[in-house]
Amino acid sequence: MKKWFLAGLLLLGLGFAQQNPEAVIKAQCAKAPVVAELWHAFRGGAPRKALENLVIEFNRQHAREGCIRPINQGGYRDLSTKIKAAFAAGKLPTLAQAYENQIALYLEADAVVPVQALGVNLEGLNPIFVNAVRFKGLVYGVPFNKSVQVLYFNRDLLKKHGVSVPKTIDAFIATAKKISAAEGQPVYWFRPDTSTFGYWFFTLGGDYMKDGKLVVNSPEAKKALSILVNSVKEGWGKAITSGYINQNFGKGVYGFSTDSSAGYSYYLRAAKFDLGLSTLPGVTEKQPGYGLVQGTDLIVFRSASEAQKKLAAKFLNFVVSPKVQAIFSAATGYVPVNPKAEEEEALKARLEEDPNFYAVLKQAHYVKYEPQIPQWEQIRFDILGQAITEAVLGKTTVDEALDRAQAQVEKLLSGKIH
Ligand code: FGO
Repeated sequence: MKKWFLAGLLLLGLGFAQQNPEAVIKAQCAKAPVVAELWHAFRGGAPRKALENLVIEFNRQHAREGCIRPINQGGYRDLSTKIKAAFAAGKLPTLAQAYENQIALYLEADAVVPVQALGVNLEGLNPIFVNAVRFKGLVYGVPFNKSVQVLYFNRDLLKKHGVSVPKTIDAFIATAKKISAAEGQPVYWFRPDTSTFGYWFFTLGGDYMKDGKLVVNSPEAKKALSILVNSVKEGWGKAITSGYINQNFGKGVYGFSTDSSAGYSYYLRAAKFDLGLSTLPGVTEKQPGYGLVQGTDLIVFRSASEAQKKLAAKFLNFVVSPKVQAIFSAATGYVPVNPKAEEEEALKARLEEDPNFYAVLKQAHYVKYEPQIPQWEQIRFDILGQAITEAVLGKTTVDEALDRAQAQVEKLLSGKIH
């Protein structure tokens, strides 16, 4: 068994608990005086397993006080749909995962409590992540599973073509072109969505907020989208329109992708080649490109009982502790939200075993967030995401796609943003 995994098992006290985690949690909650539901969006894989294992350990340590019961609600967007429905029905859980823009939306109904008032200690946590959950001076969530985009690559393919890992955008495009031409097929794989676009946009100096206005058709946005559109036209970029990139391995020659670090466990499992991880190509060699921060925070709903809130606060303090963050990060590829996690055995052993992991920690210093406004989820999927997909698939031009998206954004936001 791998060293870091063993360290994790030992810490979690699970050396002997080979039962299915859900059954263990069910049994723990059956006897608990207080049950706090945690609605999450981990459908399966390493993230779900790591979450369930840390919940089991928390519940074991707090058996007399209560239990946390994690409940999967589908993916991230399904989760926010379920939460919105629960608002109407008055059946919100105690805790939930939430993106910052979702928190902004829930705050319009004053449905979320500031975590420090509950006794959550945010000291020592990465300020980049904490500041993103600060609304009007108060922190409304605890960063939990925060990812950053990194450059994934096929080391075998790079070796075969005698090329090194590109450090700049120019070198990246030249390398992808060269290998694609030699292989006779595109080797840069990407999902034509707002996440992929974000890396190119931010690295090219883009900013969604200009003079207090949300702008999706800036020159940087058009340049970023043009790169993706041209990559397909020129034969070095392949749009993956169904499933995750790792789910498409085997359907062609994979060379590179710019994707969430949280995909690492999935990529590792699917790759039949030597998988490499690196910081993202930058404008110059001096600095990596900017990776989009994704993944969610944990929030506590105001409607929970005092006992549930008290238990939730203890859970949140547990979740961001260096030990738990080290194990969670090592198992998944999420960035530890507590930098002290890097001094923990679980993460040190993981880095020793797999130096790819350094790329995640290094990239975490070069990050950007999408806007934290209530309408952003709709914009990123139904307006901007739609425009990106249509342009990449050649249904419309870059200019048409983004100018129309801008008009739609303005219509949506009219009177709502100042
Ligand atoms: C995902 C989504 C948002 C928002 C970004 C927002 C809503 C994006 C992107 C749309 O936790 P992250 O970094 O990564 C996920 C993690 C756990 O599921 O593993 C990744 N994964 C899972 C299975 C697999 O086979 N491969 C793999 O990489 C998975 O992506 O979150 C990144 C992907 C998307 O869901 O299609 O965050 N996102 N901002 N979603 N609703 N709202 O504002």
